[in-house]
Amino acid sequence: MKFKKIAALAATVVLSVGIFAGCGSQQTSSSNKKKVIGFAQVGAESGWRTAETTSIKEIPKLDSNFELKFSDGQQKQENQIKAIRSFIAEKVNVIALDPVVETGWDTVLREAKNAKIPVVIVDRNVKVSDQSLITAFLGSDMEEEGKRAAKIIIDKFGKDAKLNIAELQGTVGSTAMIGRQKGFNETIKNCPNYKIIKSQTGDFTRAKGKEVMEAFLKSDGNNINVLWSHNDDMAIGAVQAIEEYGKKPGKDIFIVSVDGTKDMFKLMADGKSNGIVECNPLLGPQLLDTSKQILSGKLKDKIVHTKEGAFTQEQAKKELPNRKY
Ligand code: GZL
Repeated sequence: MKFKKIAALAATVVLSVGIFAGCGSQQTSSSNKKKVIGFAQVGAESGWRTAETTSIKEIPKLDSNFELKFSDGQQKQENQIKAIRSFIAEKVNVIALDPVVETGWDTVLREAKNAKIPVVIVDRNVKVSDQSLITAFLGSDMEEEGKRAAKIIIDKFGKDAKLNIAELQGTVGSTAMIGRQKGFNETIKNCPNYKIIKSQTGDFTRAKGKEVMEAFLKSDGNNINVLWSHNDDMAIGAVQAIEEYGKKPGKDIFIVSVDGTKDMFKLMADGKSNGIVECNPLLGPQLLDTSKQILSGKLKDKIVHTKEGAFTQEQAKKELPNRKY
C-alpha cells in the first residue's frame, strides 16, 4: 500500500513539473518568438520605391528578433487593404503601410485597431477621421520638397523672370503629389510671370513620364522653358522625350525633380538636368527603431520627418559617389 502511495505522489510531481515546464517553455518560447512586421508596400514603380523596399526588407538583418512579411500592392489600394487584412489574420505585431493614396483607409485601419495591432505609416501619409488609428508616421515633408524645387528655379532665373513651366505630377491623390504640388505652387506665387502651362500625371514611372512629355512637346514644345517633375523616374523618361524631340535637356529646358536617385545624379552630372531635391527612401532602420519603441511601450515621437537636402548641377559630380540608392 505504502509503495502505491509513493508511486502516485511521484507521478503527480512529474506531471505537474511537466505541465509547469511546458507552460514555462511556452512562456519562454513566446518571449523568444520573433516580432513580426507586416509591410504593405505601394508597388515597384520607381527607383526610389525599389530602394525603400530593399531598405525595409533588410530589417531582419539589422535585428534577428524581427521578421518581415512583405506585400507589393502594385499601386492598387485594394491590394494594400487585402494585405493589411491578411496581416491582421496572421496576428503580426506591427503593421507598416506606405499608402498609395491618402484617403480610403479608415475601415481597414479600424479593423487593425480593434485587433490591437499598432499601425506605422511610412513615407506617404493617410487622411483619416480618427488620428488614434495611426500609432506613428515616418517619412518626408513633401510640401517642403516642392518648395525646395521651386527655390532652385527662382535661384537660377530670379522671381521676375518670364517662365513657362511643364509639370509632371506624381500619382494623383498621393501625399507625394499633393504635397509637392502645394509646396511648389505656394512658392511661385511670388513670381508673377511663372506660368504652369502644362500639368499632367505620369504616375511616377519612366514610361508614363516619357509619354506625357512627348505630348507636352508635340502641343507646345517651343514654349516650355522649365520641366518640374514630382520624381526622378518621370524626369528620366522626359529627358529621353526631349532629346528625341531635338532639344537639349538641361539647356533648352531647365529640369528639376525630386528623389535623388543615382540615375538622376548621373544625368545631372552629364548636364541633362539642373536640380534634384532629395527624398530619402532608406527608411528600414527608422521603421525598426519605431517598431521597437512601440512594442516596448516607449514611443518617443509620433511623427518623424527624414532629413534631406537639395542639389544643383554644379554639385552633381561631387555628390554622385555618395549616392546610396
Ligand atoms: C515619395 C515617394 C514617391 C517617390 C517616387 O516619398 O512616395 O513615390 O518620390 C515614388 O519615386 O514612386
